[in-house]
Amino acid sequence: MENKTNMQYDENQIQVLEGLEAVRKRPGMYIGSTSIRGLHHLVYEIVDNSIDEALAGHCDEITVVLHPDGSCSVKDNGRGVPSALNPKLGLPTPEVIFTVLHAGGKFGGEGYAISGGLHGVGASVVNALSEWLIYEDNYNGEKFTESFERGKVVKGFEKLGKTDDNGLYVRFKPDAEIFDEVVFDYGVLINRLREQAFLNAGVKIIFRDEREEEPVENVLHYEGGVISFVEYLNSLKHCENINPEPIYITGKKGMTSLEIALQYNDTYNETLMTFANNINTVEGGMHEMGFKSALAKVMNNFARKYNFLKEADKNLSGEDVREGLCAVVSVKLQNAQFEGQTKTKLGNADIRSFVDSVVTEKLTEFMEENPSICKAILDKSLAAARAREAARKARELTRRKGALESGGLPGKLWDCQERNAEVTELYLVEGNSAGGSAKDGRNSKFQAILPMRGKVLNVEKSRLDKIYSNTQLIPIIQAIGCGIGSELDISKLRYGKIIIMADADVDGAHIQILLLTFFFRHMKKLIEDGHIYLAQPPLFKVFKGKQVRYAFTEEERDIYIKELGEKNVEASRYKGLGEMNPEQLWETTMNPETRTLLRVTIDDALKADEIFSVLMGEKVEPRREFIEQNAVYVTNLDV
Ligand code: 1YM
Repeated sequence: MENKTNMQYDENQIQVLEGLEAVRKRPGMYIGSTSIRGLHHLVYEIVDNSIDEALAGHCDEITVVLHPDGSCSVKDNGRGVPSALNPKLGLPTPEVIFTVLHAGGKFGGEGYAISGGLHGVGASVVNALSEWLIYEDNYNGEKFTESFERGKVVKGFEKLGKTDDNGLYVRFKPDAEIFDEVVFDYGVLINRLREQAFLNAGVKIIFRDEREEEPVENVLHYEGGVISFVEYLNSLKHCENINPEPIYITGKKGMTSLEIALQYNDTYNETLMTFANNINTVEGGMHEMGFKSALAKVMNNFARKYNFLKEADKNLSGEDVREGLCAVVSVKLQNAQFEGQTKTKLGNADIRSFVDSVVTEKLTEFMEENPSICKAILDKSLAAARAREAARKARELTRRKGALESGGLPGKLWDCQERNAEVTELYLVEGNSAGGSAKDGRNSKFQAILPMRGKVLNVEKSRLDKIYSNTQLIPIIQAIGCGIGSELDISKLRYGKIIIMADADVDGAHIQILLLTFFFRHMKKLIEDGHIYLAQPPLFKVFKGKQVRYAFTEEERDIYIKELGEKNVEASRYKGLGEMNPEQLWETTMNPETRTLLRVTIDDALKADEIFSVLMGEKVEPRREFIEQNAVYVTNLDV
């Protein structure tokens, strides 16, 4: 084969280069952002191509490796990419895929009925945003290769010889000139790969991290598909008394197909994950609406049939019948329309009635055949309805006392003068004495203090009605001002930053996790929009006479001891925030110029949900395991 590096640029190639230059100029337009999220997106784009090949029925194994040099490789055992020249561009097809914007499988042919891809631009974008990329294409008994730097060919298309292997291998190193962060997060990647393995039953995804001395390998392979997914999501929860096995529903009409698995557990939360063409439709859409309305309709029908509902005009609400529900809804369709802020809301209107009718029919059939499961679910839904009614009354009562109105602020709150939430901060402070120091040390122009005494209610084990009568949580809800749950109105938020300030010990960590559980379950938007923070008080005070340094780690403490000359230097560990006087607290933990705040994010709601379930849920064994595995953290906090 001719080496393309020596070729004259013709018109087509100039267009190609301009295309990839556009990607490098505005990467956000193609991969969402240049944050770590965008970085991971590169991996998804390449893996999605392999998944497409699996969906076309030609591939059942995908190997993803993180290499010590910062690169990532993906290999599938599909057909490989045809080596023939593309007639329009006069370039080998693999080169077209890696250099022409908007190429990729989407211009392929029949096999690509449901090809997804959030941005749908694939391999060429990954190539443009990589310091280097190399592929090996094992196609039809022959091996070809080509390499690129920042999207440009550096070693042209070349045949390496015969091979018994088949499938495409791609290895790329993300460009540090483009991304803020170039270190892949194993945890984030494995969650997404696991999700893909669940959604594509039978496809084996091998994921290896070779960056450590002892490589970690995970084989993600689930013959049960969405059923395995629901079992996995419920693995830390109790389901045996409600419905021990997930209920499975499928349907097909023309090129549109539907797969659902659902299983109730004994928690009060709802975990509903929906997918369209393997894309996680976080914002929901038509498939989700169809599912929810069918579920409510079917359960209300049975509630009537079994006399669970006494009054003719009363219905179980959608929320009632979804309490404790864990479900995965996956649709595959042609011409999927993705809408919404993050393009993760399925807009195809006809999917709604399709999902509704399949679920209505199949779920009715299941409930007819399994009356005891049906009644157990109805029992739970009815309890949820009663708790909802009790919560409404408790809320009214609290409201009548003025507690939830914006005018009625909690008595313990030391508010700030500023009213603009863009600058205001609320410190939730553990303990009254620390609360006092924080009050005296703060800048009262924009910093408000709410001291908290004792443990916060564990919301993982209580329904909404308990929250509305809880003396710890009500002041927090009041102070924040925007309501909770389905009534949350972010425009009423009184503070842009809500900062949890707890002691750096086990009790403090416990309070943090209880508060985070509460925010996660009932004020999730605050976390999603980046309003929740953790204060980072120092662990040590190192001093010699009037010279004082604050250390946040043991290493830092030792450095300061050396800096101050070691002789007559004293270092003491703070037992709690209460030990600091107001000036110290301001200087180390509250002054925006000098403090460190950790912003709480839900990069992976699933992971957070899992941790909360482990730490706060009913099962003791997983909790013990988690604490044992994370014991370093605990000892660090409590030496
Ligand atoms: C590690 C990433 O991209 N595999 C892959 C890509 C393709 C095919 C097979 C493929 C598709 C078709 C026919 C078709 C692509 N081919 C094209 C193009 N793995 C990875 N495996 N034969 C092979 O779509 O009809 C685009 S992607 F352009 F050839 F169609």
